[in-house]
Amino acid sequence: MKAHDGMYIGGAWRPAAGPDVIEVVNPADEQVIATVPAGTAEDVDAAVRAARAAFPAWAATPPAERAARLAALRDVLQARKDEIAETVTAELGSPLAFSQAVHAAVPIAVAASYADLAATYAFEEKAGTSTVHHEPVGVVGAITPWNYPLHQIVAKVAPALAAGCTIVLKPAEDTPLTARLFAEAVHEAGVPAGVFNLVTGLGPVAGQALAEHPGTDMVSFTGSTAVGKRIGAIAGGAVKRVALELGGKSANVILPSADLARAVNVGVANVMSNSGQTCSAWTRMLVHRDQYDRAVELAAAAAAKYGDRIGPLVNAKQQARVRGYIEKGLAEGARLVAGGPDAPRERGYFVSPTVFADVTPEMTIAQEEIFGPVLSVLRYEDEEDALRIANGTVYGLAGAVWAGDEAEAVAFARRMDTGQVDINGGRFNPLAPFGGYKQSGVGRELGTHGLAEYLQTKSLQF
Ligand code: TXE
Repeated sequence: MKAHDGMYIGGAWRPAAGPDVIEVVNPADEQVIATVPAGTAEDVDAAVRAARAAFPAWAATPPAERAARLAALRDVLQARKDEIAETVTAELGSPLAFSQAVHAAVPIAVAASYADLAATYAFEEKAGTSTVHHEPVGVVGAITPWNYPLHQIVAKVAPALAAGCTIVLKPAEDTPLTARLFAEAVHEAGVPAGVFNLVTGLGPVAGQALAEHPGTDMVSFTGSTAVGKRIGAIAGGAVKRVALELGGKSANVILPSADLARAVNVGVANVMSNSGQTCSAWTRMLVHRDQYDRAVELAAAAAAKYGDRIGPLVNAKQQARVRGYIEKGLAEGARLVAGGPDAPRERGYFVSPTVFADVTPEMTIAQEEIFGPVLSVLRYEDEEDALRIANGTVYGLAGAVWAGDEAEAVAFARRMDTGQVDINGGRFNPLAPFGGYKQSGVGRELGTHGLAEYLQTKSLQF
């Protein structure tokens, strides 16, 4: 057990204002592995002041130099990738191979993309007789969740730094160790003091103080829709910029012409990945009635294969919440074909890979974000019915379409009310904008669209 001191503020590790600490628990064995300071409004204030003081010089730093710092950050993260993977595994519980392949590798790719974009982005352009300048918004308050501890941080910090903004990060209380490691990497990369600051703490205390602080010009939040609505209201009341990445209930639409076995197997893998703790997970599989029974069989077999290979959920609360949804699915008449509500192990916050058949669109498990390894398989009559079901939730974050012919899949995808669709499987692209339609959020992350979130526009007329 290691007791960590301090928060990274103004380029140095400083003692926290108060005595309270947060215990970090390994969700695979429920052992306390570390403590970190629980920041208060006073710590947030010190961090925002440091970010404000650093803003003018960083905003005036040529983009090429900002790009050089981001390239250095990418290199430090790359050099420390094993430590990143081990840290994520210790505090999130994900299997080490997954932490290496996803939790470490993806944010390194995102940092690399912003090192390139910072150097090439058109911060100045012409519009008829005017020049248009894209200038940094200012001081950003970033609030991140635990599900992809480093990716969620890099997806905000890298574009903010590329844009010339300075930043205060309040990471999730479940995964602060990865955030501390990131702060060390920023320091090692030679990012000037105050440009990036870290305050660990509880959401309703440190997170709320950051969103409400009059010294932040923008709040970028990823987390639950419930908290996102509060953050949006705070930002709206103060007329500050806001970006929200919230929940999802994405549809995986398997059209009759698709390779059914492949679509089902990849679909199950997508849901079980990271133990289902993925906002873009394809948690609703939509299958034509003629292929339904076969798809359910394949999905149950695929889920059973996962067995022990998936990690635990992040904490006891999430485990209880997910098991509650499984109970609800049973109570509302869905048919369990794999997994179930019983905890598969005595220690650790595990939930078995679970598949429900005979799920109808109005059931709770087909409408609400479960955030666990739970797949619902729904039946559709024809394409119009599939589209109605796919679009029939308050969310619109991601989705997938499978068809024998790519053009057929694209035509369907264009009619989905959602921010991102994978065609016949898809693959991660750090340049593709990511974000939600409807209640899945406001704004985009990644690529040039993610960078533009941190810029405001000035036109000079001649
Ligand atoms: O989220 P919270 P939780 C969804 C998912 C999950 C549910 C609950 O459905 O089951 O949310 O997870 C900070 N002011 N997602 O409770 O509370 C908090 O400290 C300011 C989807 O963990 O939203 C953390 O840093 N900040 C999702 C962050 O908000 C506050 C990822 C997220 O925590 C705050 C995670 C407040 N009043 C959960 N209260 C996604 N979109 O990927 C909390 N926070």
